[in-house]
Amino acid sequence: MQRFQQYIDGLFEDGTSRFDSLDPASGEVWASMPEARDDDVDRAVRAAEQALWGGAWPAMTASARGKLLYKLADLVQENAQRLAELETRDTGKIIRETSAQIAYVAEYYRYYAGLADKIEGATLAIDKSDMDVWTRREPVGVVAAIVPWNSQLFLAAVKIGPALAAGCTLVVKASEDGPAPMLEFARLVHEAGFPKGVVNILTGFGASCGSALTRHPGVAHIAFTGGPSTAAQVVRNSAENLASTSLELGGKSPFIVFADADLESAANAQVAGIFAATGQSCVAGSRLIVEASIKDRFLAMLKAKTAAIRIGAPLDMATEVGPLCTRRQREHIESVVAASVSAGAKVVAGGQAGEGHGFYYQPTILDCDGVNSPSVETELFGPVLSVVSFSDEIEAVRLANDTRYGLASGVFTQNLTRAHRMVKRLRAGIVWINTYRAVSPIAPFGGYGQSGHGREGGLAAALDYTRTKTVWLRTSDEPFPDPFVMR
Ligand code: TXE
Repeated sequence: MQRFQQYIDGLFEDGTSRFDSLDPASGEVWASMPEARDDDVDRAVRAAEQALWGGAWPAMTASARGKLLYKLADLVQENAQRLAELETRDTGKIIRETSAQIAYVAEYYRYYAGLADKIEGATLAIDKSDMDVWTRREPVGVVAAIVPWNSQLFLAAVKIGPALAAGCTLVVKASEDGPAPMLEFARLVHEAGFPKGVVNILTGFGASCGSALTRHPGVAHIAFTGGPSTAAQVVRNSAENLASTSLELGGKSPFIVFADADLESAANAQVAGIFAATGQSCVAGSRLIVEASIKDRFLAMLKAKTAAIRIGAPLDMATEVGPLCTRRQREHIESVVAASVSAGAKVVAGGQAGEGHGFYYQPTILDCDGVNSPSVETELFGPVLSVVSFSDEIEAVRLANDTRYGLASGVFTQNLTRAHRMVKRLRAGIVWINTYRAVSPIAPFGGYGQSGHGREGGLAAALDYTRTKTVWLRTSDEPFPDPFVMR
């Protein structure tokens, strides 16, 4: 059985408490993980506070911080295959996806490495002739970065990269479901040469480790990815110390196909949107909104493509859909699909758990036209597509926006003017036109409504990890003027 360690103040530790991690493909225990408790969290935050205010990190130039980030990027790239194998083993996410994604994660660190020395304050054209006034962008403080199991290294990179570029220090909490890749990543942070305490990496359960971290008075900002109800708890915890938050909470993203679309391309993108990563993706295009005149034809195409999907062992490069990460997740999907079928949804494909001991669930399509199906509203976080149809553009927009979420959306049409109208009308942080599930370190990512607030990726994300200090310098040698009049 493999044994993983937590990383606090530059040291690797077993921790006082431990828990077992299951292999989702077999349901068997395969590794032992450290379980951080209150005192571990406290030590990690204190280490991050010390590293923020003293020692080598705050004395380092922004360019030197950038060089460390470049080194980390190189190490992630060199070790991508090993990290991918660990992520696949511990979360069940297929190796085809993890190996490509982790190689690309290196680009996020490179992007923020390059940004580190471009975070600038401003000289102000102040309205007082005897003053020079300028602003400095300073690190916001100790950041608590909390990630879920899906795409952990990616979801961590969009927090760690900009936070380090801005000069912050971090305590990163990996998910209790599949933490192996994050704990292994700690070894690369160490090897890159970051001063001790700058990045601390733990894992543990939400109610204990997560709660202790988000309530800790030493934490200035919480960057969270997970579910909306957990996010609400995180925000309540953050209120104790008035820490700021950025939240990325998934969605129920619409995938809209107009009759004039390139249907072959749209069908492939829809398969990517809902079945890639076994549907455990925050941007999953889980609601197909298709023009009524092409519905039957498009569903027939999707059904054929779904039947051809290779379901198998996640470590096999040929596998296209693997198991879900946890038994809990599969049970959630089973119950929502059962309730949807009872409500009248028709099963076009799948609709059942997979065979064997692993946490498999069949790629599923539910026709929910004219039915009040819970699958249309609930984020299932699995390979389940709910289908509804529309008769005109207005109805397509109404259906697309009929959700409390608002992370991503996809529109397939050849009509340029309609595409522009849709961009303006859709309430979502991302609109993909004639494509789906594309990401880049250069492009901001984040949601509306229950999908959260704040943006990850891009320049603005690095600025979000800073706060502005305003400096006033009086340039006159005259005595200080009337003390009872505000200047
Ligand atoms: O997420 P949780 P879960 C959605 C998806 C999924 C549902 C639940 O619909 O079915 O959320 O998934 C930590 N204080 N998304 O249970 O609980 C926890 O330990 C502080 C969408 O995995 O939100 C883990 O590290 N932290 C989403 C992280 O929060 C706490 C991705 C996420 O766990 C905590 C994941 C607490 N009180 C799930 N309780 C997306 N945006 O892609 C838990 N945590």
